[in-house]
Amino acid sequence: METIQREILEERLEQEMSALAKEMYGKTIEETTDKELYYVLLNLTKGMMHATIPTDGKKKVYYISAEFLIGKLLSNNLINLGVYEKVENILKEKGRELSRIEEAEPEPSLGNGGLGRLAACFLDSIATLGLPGEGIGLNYHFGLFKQVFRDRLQTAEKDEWLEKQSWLTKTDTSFDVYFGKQKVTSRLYDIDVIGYDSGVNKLRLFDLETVDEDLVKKGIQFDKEDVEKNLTLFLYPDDSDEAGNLLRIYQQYFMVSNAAQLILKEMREKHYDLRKLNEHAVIQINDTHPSMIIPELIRILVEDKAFTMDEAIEVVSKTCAYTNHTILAEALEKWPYAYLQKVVPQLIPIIDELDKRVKAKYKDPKVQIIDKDKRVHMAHMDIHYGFSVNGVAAIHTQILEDTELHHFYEIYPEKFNNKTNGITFRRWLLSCNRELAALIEETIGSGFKKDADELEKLLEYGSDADFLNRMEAIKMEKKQALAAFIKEKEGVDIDPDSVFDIQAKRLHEYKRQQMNALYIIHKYLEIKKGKKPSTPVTYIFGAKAAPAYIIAQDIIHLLLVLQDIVNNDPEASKYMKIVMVENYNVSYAEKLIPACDISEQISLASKEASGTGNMKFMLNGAVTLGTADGANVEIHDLVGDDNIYIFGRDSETVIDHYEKADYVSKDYYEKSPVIKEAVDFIIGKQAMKSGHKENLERLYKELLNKDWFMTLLDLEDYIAVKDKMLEDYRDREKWKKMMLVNIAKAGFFSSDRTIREYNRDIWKLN
Ligand code: 26V
Repeated sequence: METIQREILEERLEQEMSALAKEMYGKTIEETTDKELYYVLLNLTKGMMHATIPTDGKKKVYYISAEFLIGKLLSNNLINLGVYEKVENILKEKGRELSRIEEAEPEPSLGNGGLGRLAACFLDSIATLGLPGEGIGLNYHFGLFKQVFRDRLQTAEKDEWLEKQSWLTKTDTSFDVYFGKQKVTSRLYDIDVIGYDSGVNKLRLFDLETVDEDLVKKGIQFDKEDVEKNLTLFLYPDDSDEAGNLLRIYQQYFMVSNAAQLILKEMREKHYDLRKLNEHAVIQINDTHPSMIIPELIRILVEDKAFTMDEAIEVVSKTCAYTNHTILAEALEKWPYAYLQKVVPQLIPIIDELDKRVKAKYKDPKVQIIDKDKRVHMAHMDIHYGFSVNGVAAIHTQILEDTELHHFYEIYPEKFNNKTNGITFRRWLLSCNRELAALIEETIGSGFKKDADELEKLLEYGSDADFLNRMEAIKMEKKQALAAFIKEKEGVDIDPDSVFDIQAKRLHEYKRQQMNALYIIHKYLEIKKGKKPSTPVTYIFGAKAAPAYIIAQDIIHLLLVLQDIVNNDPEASKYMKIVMVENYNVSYAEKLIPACDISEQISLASKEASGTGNMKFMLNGAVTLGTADGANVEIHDLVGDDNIYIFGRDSETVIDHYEKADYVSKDYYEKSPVIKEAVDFIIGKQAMKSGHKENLERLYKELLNKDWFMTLLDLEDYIAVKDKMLEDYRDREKWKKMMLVNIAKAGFFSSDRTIREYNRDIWKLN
């Protein structure tokens, strides 16, 4: 099929499809099963992408990332190829429905959350803008775990997303990777990334030739020491013990050693002068997971390419750029020197040299690479030996400059820059909300698909009753579809006429799902005391907790306990329902987001670097209930006070509390009867009857005695503002206008804008 031109393929879609079905299964399209038809479309689409001209240029960006949360690809690839409707219609004539076929595709689970999804959105935008660039990462066989609820507790199972036929194409490329004297061999798999109405780029995922899936026993347990067999089995294995941490270092080095070899191979093939590496390659280091690319490249240039240490350091420093995605201390990698000695002894002399040069120049202990406890600060290495450091939202970059990385900012102010995150509108509007996209296109034309700022043209329709009503009807349609899906998947009945209040994101104390839970308890208790809410609300959660993160698991338990108590209460369930959906992932997000009324973005101010779910919800006409954190701040600036609900203490107040260590959660508990009553409910009779004493008591004590992420600090304000918001929801004219403004102002958050900025300020590709 490769030899056929794309135009010809497009014209002959129906014939090609039928021929493939015949060839693969000896069936007509009509006769194939959904799964078979999915494979037919997979092969057809791969052929079309293969026949598309690859983007090329004299300089290329390598986006190295431990995560690429790409989601299902069929629908998006068809959209970007411009043939979605054509394929849909061909199938319709044969009595088949494309949206059903899409369900047969397994979702690759190659990421945890925001960081990995951002990388996937970026690939879409890099390809769409026609920039030469590729992603480099790992092909985890089971990816992130699959979440299964048992007895109202999260359990983790392996997620077998890989099938024999998939978007991956096995290549001839294979490298040797050394952990000291131990050698393993890699294999490169490529996934084509097709731009919207544009060329094709690649995501390059490395796998281990000797990986052994049978190593996995119960759940997600496996022998962590057997590197030759386990290296690419899972994403981020449990890092709560030494073996897990060592495995992460093995994975990271495997990733960057392959990346370095791949980049140098391309340089050689194109006859580029390695001494001008930075004129042909720019390496974006996505958080610190790929940071070892710096010493690895230096090592290769010195050992194999006859560079002096000075020369190698100089050219690598001009090639690498670092993005910071969090200020959470526990997520900033600081590897024990001894671990690195064990896994990658060959990098130790290089890291020592890099450290020695810093120590010679700067006395400040805060900027050292190796600290007094012999820990290697990966971010510090990136900042000293990279040319760019960026945060992912305005407030986040500000906090990096002013506090977290202030000492570095004083040394290298010119390296710091902000790149507010973005999302690809192809997936998060055109694909997941085809109805809304069609209405927008009918109203303002199709220009917004390539230039998201054109969405602002919608502002003219703020008084157009017809437009507003159709927009509202689409929201209702999406809520009905979600209700049906939730009924099928979770077995819970929810009412599309109720407000859909959604918090969907990783489970973490800083994101404060527990604060939302306390609000729900408060509402429940009000109803039981006879205070009936005027607006029924469905509270929907989606979240996975890291298997080693105990309190996060307890919060999931509490949510499932509340779901049980409230939904089974004949009185309360008339006014409120709770659904914690199982195994929240990209595909689930694509169903939740278009159906949302209230977007919960309630992190403790200063802690959520950016958030990107907030942008997806806004784009689909949800109104944000949020703190002044991450990109919420920029959403607020764009839509104005009247179209967002902001509550809680600001980041300065919060940072001040941390500095003075003067936040005492118990004070808030004792001061406020409302808070006390809600917190006490966690260990009350009803909760204990439905849940487990151990989990609930632990969570209760945590909130009362520690509450590191200050849940109780903002609870009363949260209750007041959320109540006001629900009141406003009843004013349909007002609400519809808010929806419109949110959609119209979302253009800024297109990842096309973000990528243009990366290219303008950092990558400088043609
Ligand atoms: C990683 C880890 C790993 C070890 C255990 C605890 C822990 C806690 C947090 C993290 C976060 C890793 C970085 C990350 O995912 N950051 C997210 O990046 C998104 C894209 O820039 C951004 O929108 C989110 O606000 C930010 O949390």
